[in-house]
Amino acid sequence: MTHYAVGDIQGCLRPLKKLLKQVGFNPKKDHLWSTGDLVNRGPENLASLRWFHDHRDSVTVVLGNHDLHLLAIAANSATHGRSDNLQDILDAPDRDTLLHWLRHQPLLHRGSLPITNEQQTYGAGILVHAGIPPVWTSEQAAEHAREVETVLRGPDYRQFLKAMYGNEPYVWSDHLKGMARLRVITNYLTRMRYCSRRAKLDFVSKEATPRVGALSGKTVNAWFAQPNKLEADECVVFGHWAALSGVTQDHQFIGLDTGCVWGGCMTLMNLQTGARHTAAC
Ligand SMILES: [Mn+2]
Repeated sequence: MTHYAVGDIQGCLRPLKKLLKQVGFNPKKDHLWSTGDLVNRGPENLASLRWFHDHRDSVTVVLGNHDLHLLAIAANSATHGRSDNLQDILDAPDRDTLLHWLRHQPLLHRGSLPITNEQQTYGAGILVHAGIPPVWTSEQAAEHAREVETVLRGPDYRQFLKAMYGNEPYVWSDHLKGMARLRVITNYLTRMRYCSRRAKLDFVSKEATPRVGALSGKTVNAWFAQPNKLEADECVVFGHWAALSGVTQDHQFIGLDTGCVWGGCMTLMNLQTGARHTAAC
């Protein structure tokens, strides 16, 4: 049994299939972690979502911002943006089955298998779409992810999917309640790139270096480069940030979004050996 992880799919099913064939992935015994954003912008959104649903017993998926956006559109809680191309999913005869499954996926997953990255072995792996704010332990991150998951799986999910949009509050506080609390949790786990030491979110900077003055003069850094509360034995596998090209300069953080849908490539990693495989999009 081999464990693999793959970066953002965004409807690019062909490179995923190519990579899985290349490594001899066997869904009967191997397992695949996906950093989420299964759909949107790419050529085969419906087929990608179906592939993950068909292989649901062999995959672990965490929700990304595009997956949540799809759920929101389907629930009439949001409208299509200019570059969204999700209509084939919304028109599909099996849409309810697919969307029900998607809505029940977690925002964060903690695994118990050791992970090796660049010859360094970690006792536990954490899978998340964007990242974990530096002010949370992994236990706290998992608890807060569960708060959102509970609402997504409950009767008020449409209300949440409407209220999740927006950048405020832009920093965590234990005292936050209701939708404001769920929004900042969701933004940390599915949209974060840069933040301050105290986890104030910079939503403007998206490149490999932050935009000057983006957070009213506050110094920001990549979330994973801030002093954090994770255990030294925990390794975080994430996607979302194509401009990093998979480089974090820190073995504890494995960035797998290499911008397939933007003309880059898709990255598949063997979590036991650390070997990375790429396919052009
Ligand atoms: Mn994303």
